[in-house]
Amino acid sequence: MGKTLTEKVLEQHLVEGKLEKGTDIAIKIDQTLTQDATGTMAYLQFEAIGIDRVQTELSVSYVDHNTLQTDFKNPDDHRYLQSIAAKYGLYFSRPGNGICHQVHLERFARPGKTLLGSDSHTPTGGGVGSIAIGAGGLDVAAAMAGEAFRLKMPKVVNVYLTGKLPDFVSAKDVILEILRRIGVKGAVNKVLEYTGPGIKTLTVPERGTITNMGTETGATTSIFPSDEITKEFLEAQERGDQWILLEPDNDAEYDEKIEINLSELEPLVATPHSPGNVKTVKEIEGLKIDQVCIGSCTNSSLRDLKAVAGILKGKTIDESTVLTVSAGSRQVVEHMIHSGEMLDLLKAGARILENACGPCIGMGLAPKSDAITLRTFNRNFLGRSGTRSAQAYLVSPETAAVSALTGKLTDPRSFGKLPKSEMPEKFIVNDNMIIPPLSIEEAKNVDIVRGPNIKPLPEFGPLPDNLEGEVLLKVEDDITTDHIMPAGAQILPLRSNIPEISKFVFNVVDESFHDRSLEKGGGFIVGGDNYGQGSSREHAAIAPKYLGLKAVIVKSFARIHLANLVNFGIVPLTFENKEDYNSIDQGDKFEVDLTTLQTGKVTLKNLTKNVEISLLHSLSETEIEELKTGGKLPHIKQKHT
Ligand code: MIC
Ligand code: SF4
Repeated sequence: MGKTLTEKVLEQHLVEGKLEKGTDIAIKIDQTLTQDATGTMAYLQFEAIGIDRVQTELSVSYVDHNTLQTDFKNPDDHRYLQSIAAKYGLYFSRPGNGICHQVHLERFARPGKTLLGSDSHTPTGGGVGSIAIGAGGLDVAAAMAGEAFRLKMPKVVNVYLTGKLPDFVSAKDVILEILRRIGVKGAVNKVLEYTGPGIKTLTVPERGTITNMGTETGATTSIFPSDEITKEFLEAQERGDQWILLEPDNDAEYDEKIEINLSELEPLVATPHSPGNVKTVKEIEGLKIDQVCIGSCTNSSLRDLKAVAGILKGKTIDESTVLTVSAGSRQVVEHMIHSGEMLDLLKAGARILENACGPCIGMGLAPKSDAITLRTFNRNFLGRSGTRSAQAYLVSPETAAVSALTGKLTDPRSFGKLPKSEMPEKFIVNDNMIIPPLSIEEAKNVDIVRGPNIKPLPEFGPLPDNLEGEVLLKVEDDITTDHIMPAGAQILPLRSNIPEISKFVFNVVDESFHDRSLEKGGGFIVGGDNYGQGSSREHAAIAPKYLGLKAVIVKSFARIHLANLVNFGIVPLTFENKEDYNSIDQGDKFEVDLTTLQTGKVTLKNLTKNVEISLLHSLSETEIEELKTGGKLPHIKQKHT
């Protein structure tokens, strides 16, 4: 039987287990990436493990999220990260160099390699044929220490593309179409593997858009083959020597298949407050808009910004619409300046922002009250823009640019002729804002620089055999990590200070959560399906743990959050019978007996309702051990000391 691309790369990296669907496997990690908002915690954990130097082929520390610098906190974190990179043998991509995923795709991602990143959009690297997976910071710290990464062997879904995208329809519409079909939990524990004649019509940046936002389907990762198009891209980035041919076997067997004829696609839009609420632009065309934001790791490549500049050239944006543009990298900015297209954007009225995450994570440019904001980003969760009453819609760069001109959501095909847009044969390669690793000798003299906002890691003790407490919060399906641990300009700078950031846990859902948790000495959360979707931020586990959260009991979990809960000693449990969710009320008193954890089942006594409920878990033996010792960190420390 032939192999899928996913199986080929995983097989080469397999260190434990067999490639059997749903079973536990461990893989060697070649590359890691972190960004500043998850990186400070990841490196505090790496330091705690006590290793002298990263053990990977390549590790990069990026600064792209926390760049507002409204006080000393962010710049202190940046200095800490820079000194860590120098001390432990990492590349350091300086603030101003761009968004981690865009820069990594341009400069580092390699076909056939594994990449683990402390950011959920790490699968962008699948655009050049890497197996690129998002994870919590502690898992990335462990990978830097040379530990294998553990996961459930995913199912492989073949996304078979035929045809060619029509004018004004672009890669974003492809991934929105997939989200329209399978929703935000359609690919949990699956890999989306792209094949078919249609892939030849998609450039690497377009593939990167698709693999990036594959995250929103819950997929473990997404991957394209490495072919002639990948070769051209790597050559244009002066990395032609890193190319290898990587394709699935002709007789590869897939678990599922999704067929998409690119020629039949039309402009799509994800409506509030989920990337899975997809409609055609035509269906809601004419919606009055207040703000248009172009950028983010999904749509900030040179290809995308050129498309936008072509549409805006010689025109002026609608007078009641604000337009922001943030490029993905300095390389993109340099090209746009040289070609004069940056001037086209500026003259049309765009507010040019730093090449960083910016408004995507509520770091500045929050929309006005009750605004309709149109974004080329990948997430439109409630409150994420920084304005709770705003409604965010996700679209392609083409739809965003044409709509900025009309002030209304507009089908870009009504623009007329598609403006010509030429990509350069060679990219401008200038890595002077990426500091390479120091030698082992040089690294010895480096001191780690710590500002006052960088607080020591909290330590958590072993788990008792019996958990007791009350239901602190009962929530619905599809709760995101943005609900659990919001970001934005006020909260994001607190990522290296758990006591402070814990004050904001579940803030958008229930402002009293923090105080109530402390008052009650912790307790339980009860939730629906796909609990913890979205961001990889492990703060959505550490901060609730700090407030005393003991177990989360839900209908189903999203992959990364589930791993983060285990990493920090919170027991993740699911209902054997989903109907039992209905019998529980917030405030109910629970007792959970953990002595039967090894059997895969535990019993919950609802003391208030006087009923017993059967709960399940999917934990491996290693995870059970980690949970019992109080999380993954004490467990790894034991091994390395
Ligand atoms: C996001 O898009 O939500 C983030 C901010 O990039 C997160 C990481 C974080 O919370 O720091 C992600 O996607 O993992
Ligand atoms: Fe940054 Fe937004 Fe991408 Fe997250 S989704 S890495 S916040 S640009």
